[in-house]
Amino acid sequence: MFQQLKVIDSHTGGEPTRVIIEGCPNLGNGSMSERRQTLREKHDWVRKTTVLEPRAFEAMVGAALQEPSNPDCAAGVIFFNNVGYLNMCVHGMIGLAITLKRIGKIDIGSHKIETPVGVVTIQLGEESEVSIENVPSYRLRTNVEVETPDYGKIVGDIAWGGNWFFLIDEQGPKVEYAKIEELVAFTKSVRRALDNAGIKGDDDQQIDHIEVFGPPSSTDADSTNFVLCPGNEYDRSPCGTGLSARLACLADSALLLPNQTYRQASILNTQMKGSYQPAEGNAIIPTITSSAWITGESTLLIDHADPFKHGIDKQSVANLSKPSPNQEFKKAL
Ligand code: PYC
Repeated sequence: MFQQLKVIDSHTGGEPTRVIIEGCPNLGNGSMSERRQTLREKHDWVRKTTVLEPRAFEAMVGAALQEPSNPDCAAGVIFFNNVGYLNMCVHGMIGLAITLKRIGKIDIGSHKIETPVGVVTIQLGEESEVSIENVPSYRLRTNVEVETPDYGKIVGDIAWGGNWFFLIDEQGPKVEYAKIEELVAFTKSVRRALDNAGIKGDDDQQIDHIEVFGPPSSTDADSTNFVLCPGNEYDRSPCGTGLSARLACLADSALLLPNQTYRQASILNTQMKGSYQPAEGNAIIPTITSSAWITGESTLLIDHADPFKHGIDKQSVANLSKPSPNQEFKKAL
């Protein structure tokens, strides 16, 4: 008898999202942040089963669909990845929007969705286009210097866009698809250097996303980016929380006006469009627009005898290298 998780897969600008629509254990009726804690502490197997190999691959972002605790919301959601849990995920929210449409939970129009870091508004348009009014975003520090062992001094801004970002302009390898390996090595080195120097976001939070910008490769974009995600994978999309952080920096420097559109190309040359409304202090409310495409509907089957039933990770591999009771018995003879 298999345990089952029903999922719908999509991609937003190349970055995959897998939404669990059935089979997630009951996480209670609390806020999304409380339910995320329950998922993390009691049912982390759901995350691992959904996004790790052999059922997925390292870049997969998972989403546990929840009944909202706020009656104004159409749904609640908890995002996670190959190493843990995300605060907010814009590409994932765009994937969630078309998934909710697919299962008949929402139709074209405006809807509110509850996340662990607040309520966001989605606007589902025709032809798979979705706009997300993201959480308030702001620049925390500007021109922060960090010394890396391999690349010397790197200068960047620290900003919040629903996750913490270190934003680097035109330093390091050229921002292009052919340089993915170099960009991963560069951004990992910057993140390690930030960690070692104790440079953090507000509330002592780790800056776990590193974003590098280069010139656009075509005239219909304003820049190209590369984003390193917490699990050492890079975002195939332009990263909506990263674009929100970018808009906050541009707004703070008066380089982008309210309602003006900024077009962010990803390392694959897919695009998200962003604009903003001013909020309190130097914060902004970003709106990010892009499209997502459904790629699959399936049922993940979990056989309790399978050594990789909850995915391939250090724990499941270590379990396999432990001697079986039978081997122990033979050794004792
Ligand atoms: O689009 O916000 C985003 C995102 C975060 C991590 C991967 N994608």
